[in-house]
Amino acid sequence: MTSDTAQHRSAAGPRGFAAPGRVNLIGEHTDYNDGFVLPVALDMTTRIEAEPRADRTVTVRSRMNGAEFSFNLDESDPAPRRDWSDYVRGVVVMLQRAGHRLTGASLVVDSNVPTGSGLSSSAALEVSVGYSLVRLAGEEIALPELAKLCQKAENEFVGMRCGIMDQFISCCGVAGHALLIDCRSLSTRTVAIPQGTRIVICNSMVHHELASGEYNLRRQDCERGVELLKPAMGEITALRDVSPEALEAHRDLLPETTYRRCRHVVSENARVLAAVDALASDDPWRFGQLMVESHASMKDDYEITCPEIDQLVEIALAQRGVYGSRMTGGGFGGCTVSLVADEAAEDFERALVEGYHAATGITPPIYDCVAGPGVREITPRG
Ligand code: GAF
Repeated sequence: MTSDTAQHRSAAGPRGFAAPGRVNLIGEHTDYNDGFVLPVALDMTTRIEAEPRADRTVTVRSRMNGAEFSFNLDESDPAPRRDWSDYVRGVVVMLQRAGHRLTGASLVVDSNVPTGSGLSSSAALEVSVGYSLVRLAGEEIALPELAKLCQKAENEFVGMRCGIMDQFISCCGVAGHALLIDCRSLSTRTVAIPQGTRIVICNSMVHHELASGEYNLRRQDCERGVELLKPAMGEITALRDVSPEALEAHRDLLPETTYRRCRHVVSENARVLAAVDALASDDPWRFGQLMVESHASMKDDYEITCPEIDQLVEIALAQRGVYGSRMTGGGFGGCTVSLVADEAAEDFERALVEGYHAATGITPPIYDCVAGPGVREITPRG
């Protein structure tokens, strides 16, 4: 553990950088199947105060809990430590491997993205650190490239085989909009959030420990599905290449659980595209119906929800003015996202908090989603 020393501080003073968390409106576990997702970058961000140092050390201090660590940029073959430092050191490893010439830095991290709640606090940390270090070194980086390196850090250094969605939206989010991302080509389309509606996020405050192990298992199930379908379907490389009709036609090739995992992904991809159409034709009811179908698919076919989350969705759907509600993010706890008519939002939020508290004893934090931009330089402490 090291902290900043005055001799290493720059005369210019610190620079500030911010990267957002995200809420995904629809398209869960489709990203690592080369499919479609529809996330929104939040106005909740991880912020870095960054100052260059004259040596090759990077020091990192959390303003949230005072935790600190440091490391040398020339350390050969750094190994994971199985704590939050891995998200930082993993990004540094991948940036350096990609040829970025980083310089020593003192980083102070602050964040209001709730951790462990399915709103991508890890991606916000990775992206904010990666962007800060690249900019501090006076280098440029294309934002999709930064997203890919941050995903690589999580896949290869942290050991979580996540897809590209979280890092990509944290890099490339567009204020006031959701982003349809084609996770194969990384092409995007901005989608306006319907007038007169509010996106309400509700935190179940439940996080099941099995999340990352189960996540990796779901990914394996999908890969197995592709392997088993290949002999009948020819050159498919991901579930993105399988239509709902083709999956039904070849159902006999798959064990029951693999079939249900594949059915979630294949149907969810179709739902994302239908959801974008619903928004384009200003049809929040159709969008909400797709959210409800998405939740049922995550619950029954992908088996990644949990009783508390199911309860939140059930309470939400019983309220007036609610178009739809579903779990958002990787699963096994975390948050729900609901689309609600503006004028019903206040009553909705009250009913959700009271209903969930009565059922579980937990008071769930509610966040009204404000769609913010992706990673950027900010005024320090701004
Ligand atoms: C997590 C992962 F990090 C994403 O890549 C995505 O797969 C998501 O779960 C589920 O849609 O947030």
